[in-house]
Amino acid sequence: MTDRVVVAGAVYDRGRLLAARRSSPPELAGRWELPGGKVEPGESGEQALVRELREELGVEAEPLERIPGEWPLKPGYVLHVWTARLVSGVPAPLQDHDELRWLGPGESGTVDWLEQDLPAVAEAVRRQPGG
Ligand code: DCM
Repeated sequence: MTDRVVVAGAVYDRGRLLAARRSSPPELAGRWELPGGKVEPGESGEQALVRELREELGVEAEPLERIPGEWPLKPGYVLHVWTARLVSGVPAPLQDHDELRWLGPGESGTVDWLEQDLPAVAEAVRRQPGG
């Protein structure tokens, strides 16, 4: 069986990386992630990312490049991450999150990331403009 893909965005704006704190489900609530969600049938990863960031944060974002790699989430799910740039809008926690934070260079260790996001976050930080 192929794993279901979850896409997340390493969204950068003016040299800062966007982190989002989950409000659900209970076992993930309070932990921080790169925002995103499941790729739906017929969608590309990039399309899914654009849709998820629109739904969850109310912004238009442009995927830039896929960070090479694939990271396991819960059984049956893997995480793919794209770097992305904010095109318009101000991110707001509309769905699934209750707080957002822009992390400047050197600040990625200041939030409690979901364990499963840590390897992807490390890669995202390496690519952080000015980071
Ligand atoms: N998920 C994750 N890390 C991310 C994004 C999502 O571990 N950066 C997990 C949380 C859910 C699943 O993927 O178990 C689907 O995400 P969502 O509920 O946001 O669609």
